[in-house]
Amino acid sequence: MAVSYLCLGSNLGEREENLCQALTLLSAKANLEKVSSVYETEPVGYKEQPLFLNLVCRITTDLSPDELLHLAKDVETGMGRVPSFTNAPRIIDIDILFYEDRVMNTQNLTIPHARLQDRAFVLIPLAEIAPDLVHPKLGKSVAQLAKDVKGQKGVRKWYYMK
Ligand code: PH2
Ligand code: MG
Ligand code: MG
Repeated sequence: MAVSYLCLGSNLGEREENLCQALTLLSAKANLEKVSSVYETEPVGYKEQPLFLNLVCRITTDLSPDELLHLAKDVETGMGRVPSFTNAPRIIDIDILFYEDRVMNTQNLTIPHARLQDRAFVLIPLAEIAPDLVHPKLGKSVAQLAKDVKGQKGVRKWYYMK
């Protein structure tokens, strides 16, 4: 079984319900091991959009990285996400952050996620569940990356979700 970390985000519709539903759909095909608190976060990139709810989770799975990406896309599409511009508002976004200590860069998939080291909305929840996880390219722990990341004020705890 491979260990992987995912980041989920929603800033349209019933945001909490969207996160819950995505976790339920993912857990039909992967073992959901740990879920962070939910955080309300200011949009990064394209600013003129509603606040996000974000969380990260740890899964174990027999799926390959590409199969896991397909699962994530199936869940997004199944929940009604429609393709739009980069960083557009969305009912659900599921990104693969890490897959074991795999480093890969294909047309469809970059692991570790290319921008995770710049994103407080990823690193703060991730530091809650995996502070000692070491980024295989940067050689720094999640706790170290989270301590130094910009934009921490834009990430506020929402509530703990079981
Ligand atoms: N996702 C993005 C771009 N910006 N900002 C926040 N706060 N949360 C996100 O999940 C997010 C974002 C692209 O997927
Ligand atoms: Mg994303
Ligand atoms: Mg995405």
